[in-house]
Amino acid sequence: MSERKVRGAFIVVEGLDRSGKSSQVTLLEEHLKAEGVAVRLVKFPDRTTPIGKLIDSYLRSESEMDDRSIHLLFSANRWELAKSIQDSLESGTTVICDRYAFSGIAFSAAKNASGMSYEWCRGPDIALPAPDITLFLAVSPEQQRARGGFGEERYEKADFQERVEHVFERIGVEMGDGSRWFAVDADQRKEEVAQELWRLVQPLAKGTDRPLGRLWADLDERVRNAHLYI
Ligand code: Z5A
Ligand code: MG
Repeated sequence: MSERKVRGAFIVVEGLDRSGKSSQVTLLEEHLKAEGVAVRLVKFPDRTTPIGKLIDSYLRSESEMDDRSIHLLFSANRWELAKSIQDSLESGTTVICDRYAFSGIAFSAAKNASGMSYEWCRGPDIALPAPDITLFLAVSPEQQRARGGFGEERYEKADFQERVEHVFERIGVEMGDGSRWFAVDADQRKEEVAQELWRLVQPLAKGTDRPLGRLWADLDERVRNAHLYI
């Protein structure tokens, strides 16, 4: 019987603004490297690509854009890296991602703009590589405000963040028990959060032999089968 090949694990860190995602992905990267694991850090939005530069200018309020256009650009920014993420995983490198499709849905659906239902916002990200684990950092509004830099960019307003949080909650519930979505109390000290994340990630530290999934693969399947009847 042939053994299944072990690939790198796909770890996503999500959460509200100032929940400590970037701090935690760096700590996680250091921890994995110290364990001898090959790691690649990816951040969305990736502001360095041509699409990322448009996004950056929008987030800094240096340019205006239709809500639907900017949503699709955020998704396109993920698709332009999807193949290279998959390649890294297959070559045995663990990928840690600072924000992913879940931020895309949460921030856009929270706008309550016409034509931008939750389902519409999810559409462009269907079939992206699916994380093996998603760590959602839950931070209180008080802690959020107390942390450096909050309020500098477009979406950093308390009432908007509250709506974003509600969409994230819906995503977490709908991802279901088998999705490996974990909410972690991010009001704790950095070291405590890091310890909790490590406890969750450790079983994946040496990679996984599970085939790489696709996000919302069931929806993808239904849409593709529907085409058979056209
Ligand atoms: N967005 C979107 O609309 N659609 C999409 O598809 C995607 C994103 C992918 C920019 O994201 C915006 O893009 C974002 C969502 C939207 N909206 N907003 N606003 P970004 O990821 O580039 O944002 P950022 O600039 O990296 O900020 P952030 O992610 O909100 O911060 P963070 O990474 O969560 O936190 P941090 O940088 O690690 O820490 C912030 C500060 O808190 C810093 O001073 C730390 O030292 C401190 N900190 C961190 N942890 C702690 C603890 N535990 N205790 C005390 N202090 C702490
Ligand atoms: Mg960050």
